[in-house]
Amino acid sequence: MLLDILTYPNPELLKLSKSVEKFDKTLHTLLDNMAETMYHANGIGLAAPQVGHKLRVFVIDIAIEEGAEKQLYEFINPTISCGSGSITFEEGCLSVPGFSEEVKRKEKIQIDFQDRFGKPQTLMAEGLIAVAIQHENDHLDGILFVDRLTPIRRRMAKKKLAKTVTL
Ligand code: QAP
Ligand code: CO
Repeated sequence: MLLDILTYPNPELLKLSKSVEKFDKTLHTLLDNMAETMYHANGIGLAAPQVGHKLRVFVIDIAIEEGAEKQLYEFINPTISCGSGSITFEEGCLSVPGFSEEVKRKEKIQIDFQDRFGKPQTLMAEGLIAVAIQHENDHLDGILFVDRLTPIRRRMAKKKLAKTVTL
């Protein structure tokens, strides 16, 4: 089932999400619907608060090129540690449609999380997947990529968004 994606400046996007405690059918349905919604919108990442669920959950699939094999990652209750290096990437967001800007993030990270069955997992990530993980993890803390821009670019972004947004 396709879910509605909340868009900027919806205040729900700025709230803190809660840890998942039950790894049940309800969670699995949410994960399945999030993946379907992300693929349908041609996104490479989607976090639960973007679809109105304040839960520490996100999905990522960076293999979006035509014909590329799908590789879906599901992250529940993630914590990022051991960041190193830096990478600047032109980011967008399904909740900020039609807008993109360069954001500087860690180049390599370690992420500890749980899978859909509650089993603890660890992943070392670098490059685009590391960028996507940091971007989606920010959503769980109510942070949007426009909040990660340099102060000058952030002011320009907010001006531009204020013009394009229909309230
Ligand atoms: C986050 O972003 C991300 O404006 C996921 O018109 C961004 O999927 C991770 C999208 C960059 C890593 C690098 C945005 C689709 C999708 C738009 C997205 C749009 C259509 C953004
Ligand atoms: Co986003």
